[in-house]
Amino acid sequence: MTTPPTKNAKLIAWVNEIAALCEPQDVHWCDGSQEEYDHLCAQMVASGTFVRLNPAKRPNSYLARSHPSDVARVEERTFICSKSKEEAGPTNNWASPDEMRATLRKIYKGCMRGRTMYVIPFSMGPLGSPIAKIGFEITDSPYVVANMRIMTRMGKAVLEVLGDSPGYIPCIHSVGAPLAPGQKDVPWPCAPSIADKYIVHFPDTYEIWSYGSGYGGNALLGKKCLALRIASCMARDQGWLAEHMLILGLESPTGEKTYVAAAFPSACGKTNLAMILPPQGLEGWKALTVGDDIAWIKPGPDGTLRAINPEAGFFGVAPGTSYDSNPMAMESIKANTIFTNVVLTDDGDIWWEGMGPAPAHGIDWQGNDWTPEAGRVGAHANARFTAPAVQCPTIDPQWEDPAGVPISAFIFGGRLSKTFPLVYQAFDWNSGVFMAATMGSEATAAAIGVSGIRRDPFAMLPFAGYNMADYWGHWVRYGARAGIKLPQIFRVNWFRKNADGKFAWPGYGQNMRVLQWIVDRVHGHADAAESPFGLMPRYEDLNWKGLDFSKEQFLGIMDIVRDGVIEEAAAIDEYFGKFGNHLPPELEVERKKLQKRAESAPETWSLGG
Ligand code: O2Y
Ligand code: MN
Repeated sequence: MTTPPTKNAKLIAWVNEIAALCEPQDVHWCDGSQEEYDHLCAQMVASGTFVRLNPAKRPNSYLARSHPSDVARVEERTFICSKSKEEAGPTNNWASPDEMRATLRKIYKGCMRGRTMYVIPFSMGPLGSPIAKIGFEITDSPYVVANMRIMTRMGKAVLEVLGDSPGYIPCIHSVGAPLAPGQKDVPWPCAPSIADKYIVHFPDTYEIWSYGSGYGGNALLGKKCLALRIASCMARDQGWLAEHMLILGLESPTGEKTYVAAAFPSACGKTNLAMILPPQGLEGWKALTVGDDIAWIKPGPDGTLRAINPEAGFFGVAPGTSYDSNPMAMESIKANTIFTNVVLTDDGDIWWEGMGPAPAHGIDWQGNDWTPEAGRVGAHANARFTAPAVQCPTIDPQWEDPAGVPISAFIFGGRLSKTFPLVYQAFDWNSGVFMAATMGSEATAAAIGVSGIRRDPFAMLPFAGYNMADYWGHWVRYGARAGIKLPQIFRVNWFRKNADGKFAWPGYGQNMRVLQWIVDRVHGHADAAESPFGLMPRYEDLNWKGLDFSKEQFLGIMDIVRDGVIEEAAAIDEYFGKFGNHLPPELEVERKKLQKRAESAPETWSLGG
């Protein structure tokens, strides 16, 4: 073992304890330097884990191919080990903490044999920020170390900030593939089957243990495990908010800056919105990225809610990302990027479905020859890029401000073809919490419930580290806290379809028009009409400069069919029933209000009157 670069007794004792359990060949304390990163990458090129990309095309960038069984988060193997099942709630997998600890002790025994155990000091959030938290990830995966260096502030400086304090979050990760003496390693070691994987959270001790997977959210423990599941418990206990939200700064032509935080279920274009470019006609407006996935939010001294992006990089979905859909993401991945499960082109670059014209030949994500005629995709649907956030040309100058940025609006969305209008504003805080608690996207399976909506409350369904209804209660109570300047709450739906079954709203950069209305509402500069759902813009309240979108088209995506809302209120009743007496009564009050507004609405409520 190398000499620990710290005198922190608790930390050293913990690292020794995990080393004694996992029995690695050696222990390496990561310093986070460029030299260390380059050395690890060269080692992974030599072992076959990484392919170095053509430096003329993609400088300092690498491709990794995972094992075909290890390609995404494993929700069915993700556990919340609170004292009781009730504390974890009906939407989480619960396991008894004592039984889980016994299981983990067994499977971790000797699990790092033949491998190096890396100790990664990392900070979620700008180092030293009052909102940031320090974690240590112990891992036997050099791929994880390289990705953590991009996704977090990692290395020596973190040890300096921690000093002798015991205040860090311990995260233990193993790919679960020990090597016998002389056994040759494989490019992507992981546990052989899904049932052998464990992503375990102990909310009472703020601890994470992950075993058997080397991929994404299962293995980069600062992200979903720490920054959402454990952080949501810390936020509950300490009075702040840990949210699955992008953070965006919107600057008006007069230079007024307004920050919004937004939550969307998957497949709603969250990364695209985080890096939106104002369209033609909205010249003078700027959109600046603070974060694309997670927001940690605390009241500042003046009562405004201040948000930081706890991450330092983007772990974005590659397929579908292009210069048309997200030019700023494409600019962000020009260099210093790790690509996982994409196509390797013959000139040493990368490609994926939806990026642009396909290469005539390449090597697919499984390492096989591939042509566009192959009859199968070249990149895995969950292929990823890991890129430093600072490489985004529209990164906000304040994105690393330790004090965070002041949030003026929360935006919640879903993917819904009918019933829900393009945008509406909550009447007040509790009606906004209700909107967020009931959001979701359309599901094809009839089993999802009366409305066909797969609910993903606050986009936190897989990420709340405790009972979802108690999490709603935390939000409700936030609204009643003294001295807080509460943001306004909005709900959007970019995906309404017209009678021909086509998307009725152009989306992408045009969503900036909706953001402009939201900013105007926040500052009291725009009007709104009262509808059964909430407060909605009239045609003349939106800026249409540069877009040919008629009043008739607009009314088509703002109409509210009464029976649709009545059905929604009934579906929510059924949904809320799952949460028993944990449901905050304030949300049932909001549901009844929605039902009442719907019942007294005309058959089709329209802004046209
Ligand atoms: O599949 C994974 O392991 C990653 S999932 C992910 C990655 C980046 C941002 N968000 C998510 C998500 O599932 O919300
Ligand atoms: Mn996410």
